[in-house]
Amino acid sequence: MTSRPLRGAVGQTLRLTVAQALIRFLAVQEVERDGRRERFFAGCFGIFGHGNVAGIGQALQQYGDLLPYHQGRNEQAMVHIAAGFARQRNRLGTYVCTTSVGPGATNMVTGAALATVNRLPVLLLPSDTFAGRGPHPVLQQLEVPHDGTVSVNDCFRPVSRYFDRVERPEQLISAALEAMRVLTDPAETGAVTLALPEDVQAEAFEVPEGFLEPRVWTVWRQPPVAEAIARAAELVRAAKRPLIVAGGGVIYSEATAALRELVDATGIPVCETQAGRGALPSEHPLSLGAVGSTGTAAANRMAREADVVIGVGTRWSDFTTASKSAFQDPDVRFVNVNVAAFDAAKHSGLAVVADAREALEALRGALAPVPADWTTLAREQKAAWESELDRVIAPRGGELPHQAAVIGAVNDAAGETGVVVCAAGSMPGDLHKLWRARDPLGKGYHVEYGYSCMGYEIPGGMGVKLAAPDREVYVMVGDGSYLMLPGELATAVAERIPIVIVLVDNHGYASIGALSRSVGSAGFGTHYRPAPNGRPLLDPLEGVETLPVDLAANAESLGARVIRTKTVDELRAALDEARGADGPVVVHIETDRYEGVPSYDGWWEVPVAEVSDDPAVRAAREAFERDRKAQRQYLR
Ligand SMILES: Cc1ncc(C[n+]2csc(CCOP(=O)(O)OP(=O)(O)O)c2C)c(N)n1
Ligand SMILES: [Mg+2]
Repeated sequence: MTSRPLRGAVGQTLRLTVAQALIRFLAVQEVERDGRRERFFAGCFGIFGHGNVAGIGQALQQYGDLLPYHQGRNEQAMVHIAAGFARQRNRLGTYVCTTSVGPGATNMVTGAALATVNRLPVLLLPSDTFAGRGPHPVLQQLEVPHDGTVSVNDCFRPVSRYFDRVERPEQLISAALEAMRVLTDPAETGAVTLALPEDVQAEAFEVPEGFLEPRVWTVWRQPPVAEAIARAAELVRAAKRPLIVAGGGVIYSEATAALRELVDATGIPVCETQAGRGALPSEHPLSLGAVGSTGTAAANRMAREADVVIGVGTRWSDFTTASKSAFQDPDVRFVNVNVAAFDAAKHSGLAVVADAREALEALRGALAPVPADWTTLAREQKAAWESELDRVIAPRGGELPHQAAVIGAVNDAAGETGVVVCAAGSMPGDLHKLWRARDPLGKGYHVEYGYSCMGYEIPGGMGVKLAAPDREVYVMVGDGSYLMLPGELATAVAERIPIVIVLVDNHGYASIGALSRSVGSAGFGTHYRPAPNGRPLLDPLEGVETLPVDLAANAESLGARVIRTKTVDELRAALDEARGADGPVVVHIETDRYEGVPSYDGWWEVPVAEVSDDPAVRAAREAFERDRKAQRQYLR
């Protein structure tokens, strides 16, 4: 990581407020990779209150031509917009988010965690209580009797990759530079929080001109250590059944072409995590698609037998490893290519700490074709999976369409360049399995599954569209996720962000309902239905009363154009109609709550009650104990 001001620093100073200096600084930060240079902050989303209206708010008004301001409707959602943008831009750009003190600030904590889990840069500027403490307790201050230095903003510490509180104006300089270092470092990046006491924001100081000069942050591609590549090549060359698991790092590093070349040169099959989905387009005969708990039959079959697993840019979540049951060869070894040493060391793997593209290119030079019978098996498995996929997404004759057919229709509408966005519910797993990824850069599939945060879908999709205005964006959101955070639709209307939102309404939490039934708890608490007075909510599969809730009308009331559909054909027509709109379009469709997509040997460890009077729970516990026997520790 290096940074340099574009012009030599001049020895003069300028008298500005802390907020003015910060906004001017942020407006001129640039990032550079492979010789391509771009502005790092596209703008600033914000909601004002007494904590930031006079400080950051004044500065944003004064410098509106330098850093455009956009009004948010919910602070958490603003951070999701920034995260969606950052992911679509391969972490080479983001937004700033400013909030007031107290609730406005803590509303961003979930957004911060999401960004940090997914390793996406977002810059958060929560306001803080007075550094001078004069009027304390100020409105919305939570006082901690035993510690005068604590404010609610300390909640950001565990969810931020860098946290600072600017208590004196001069501290801004080091805080801002540290923030940029972390935001632009692919191994370190995530949420960066600069808490800004409301009095300090408005205080003036002598700002060195060098601080305000345009500054370029170069992201170097870290090459692998030659010896690490030699050892990795030795392992893979000795392997009979090697398999690549492609994670988000492949896409962020723009290494999809390098991956394809390695696969074509060696015949090693590829499967993908959620963030890595689309790293090798689905049409490739060795692209096995999703692996793990929500994996395809093909990927999970090959994973079970693999003897060397090359993880590239993955943090090995439990969904990827099927809670460590996916890889069953007793002698399986891992090679982990990752920019972060933390992830490279997982599963006792051979750590190749490097940029994904650099490492894949180096590996290609060091590897030979793998045994032909393994590549042939992979091709056969892949072909069989393609037929299964066609079977699963085919429309059925039921009263309500099933979700898989909805996914198929959206997939067709998205074509090669459209982007699907999703985060929580039953759709991420179904999309992981069923989506045919067609974009050669891997930018057509955007499922936030690091934090799997209900409510991310709409604001996340807005961020994607802001980052890639030429692509059609298809947000797939369940009724539950929609209800969590629909308000940013008003922002999409205000900002004329033309995304298509497919609202898949099955009247409740279908995913958790199915999970609940699988642990013996009968879907308890997962329907939207009137609460019977004092009786427990046990949901039978039939005869469920639904609430008189009309989500399509809700979307309409927020200013979106809404198309109500009942069949997959109507959905296809609506998706056609929505193309080229100048604002958000919500396509509402009701789906069958119980017709799910099968699991293909994708276990997921969810602990079941060890004792219970209920025979269903006891049976689930027995199944859990049996399945858990497949769990491995990967210690060699
Ligand atoms: C913020 C948040 N709260 C709770 C959860 C746990 N959770 C995961 S999926 C889900 C239900 C989602 O319902 P819906 O969006 O309707 O999708 P469906 O399951 O019906 O497909 C819940 C409650 C979560 N992922 N995120
Ligand atoms: Mg639902």
